[in-house]
Amino acid sequence: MPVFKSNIPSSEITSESVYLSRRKLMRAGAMALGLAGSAALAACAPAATPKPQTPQKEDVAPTQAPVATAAPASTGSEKRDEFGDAANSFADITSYNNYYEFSTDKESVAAYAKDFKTDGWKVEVGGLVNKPKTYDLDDLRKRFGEEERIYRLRCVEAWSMVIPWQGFPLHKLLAEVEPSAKAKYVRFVSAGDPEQMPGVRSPFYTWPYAEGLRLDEAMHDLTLMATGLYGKALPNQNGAPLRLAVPWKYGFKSIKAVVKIELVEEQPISLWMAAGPGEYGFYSNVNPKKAHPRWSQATERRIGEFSRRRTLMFNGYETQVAGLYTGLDLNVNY
Ligand SMILES: Nc1nc2c(c(=O)[nH]1)N[C@H]1C(S)=C(S)[C@@H](COP(=O)(O)O)O[C@H]1N2
Ligand SMILES: [Mo]
Repeated sequence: MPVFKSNIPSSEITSESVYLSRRKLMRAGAMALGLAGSAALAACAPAATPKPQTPQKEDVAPTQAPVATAAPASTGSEKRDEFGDAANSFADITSYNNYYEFSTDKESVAAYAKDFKTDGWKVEVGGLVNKPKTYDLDDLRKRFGEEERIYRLRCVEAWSMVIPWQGFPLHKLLAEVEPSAKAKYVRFVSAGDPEQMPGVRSPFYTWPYAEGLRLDEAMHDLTLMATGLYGKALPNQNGAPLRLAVPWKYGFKSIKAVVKIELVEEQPISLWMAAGPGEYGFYSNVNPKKAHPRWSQATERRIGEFSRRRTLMFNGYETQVAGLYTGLDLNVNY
């Protein structure tokens, strides 16, 4: 087993399924890494209703009212987001990850992803566009540049971080390929190499990981294609070499290791929609008033803080994005 240290106490925030799978892993002892990973995933995700994202009970329905806290820097980082919240440390951001292609154990993802090969990476942009094009990372950097965006990331499991990304707004790339009049949605697809990603052998998910945005959401200036964080190239565990960051939606929309961007006419079906249609909808906007069927979304635990915070509508980005949803019932379109 990889030995991987984290300063986040796992008793606090490890999900139930991860807790169970870790005990299984410990019992399994000598099993090969990849096999142990997929066996644990299979063992803890019942076929009918996969429950990989069940948070620990402690993370759900807090009994006391959340206390608003001035955000302490968990690390001495000077970086703050537009709301004045301190960025999480590089260590937090790179040691506590959701990336099911590698492991369902957040603290093991970094070790499993350590040797993931990203050289020669290409992203194919096509579908309903006038000028389809395949880009390598140099092309992307040269054409669209790199800027810093410090964003909140709110996981549907009710924890959150603040991450200083670098990248470029997706609208720059979309403008270049010219979506045709028929294009209504953008579909994103992750790498899904079973040789390198033991998790994709799990039969409980439809691999490769896929996500989608409405075209106007994809064109919104907040929607970022991230290529780095904290001034460094994107670490493997955070979705190297290229991932989406959509700060007003639950974290699972921010798909990692993107290999394909396709403009389509029909609303795409994401991996999570396929896994649990009653639990995960297409929009997945952060919404404290719309509970997940199995837990409240009213509050969250910011990694590095002790008390819970209230979750904000659209994760705090309401003034910037609410206009995208005028006239849409967000209780129905969750
Ligand atoms: N391909 C892929 N992308 C993914 C995931 C995943 O398992 N596979 N997990 C999602 C979830 S649930 C979250 S919360 C974020 C976590 O991003 P981070 O590890 O960089 O914090 O990535 C999202 N993107
Ligand atoms: Mo998540």
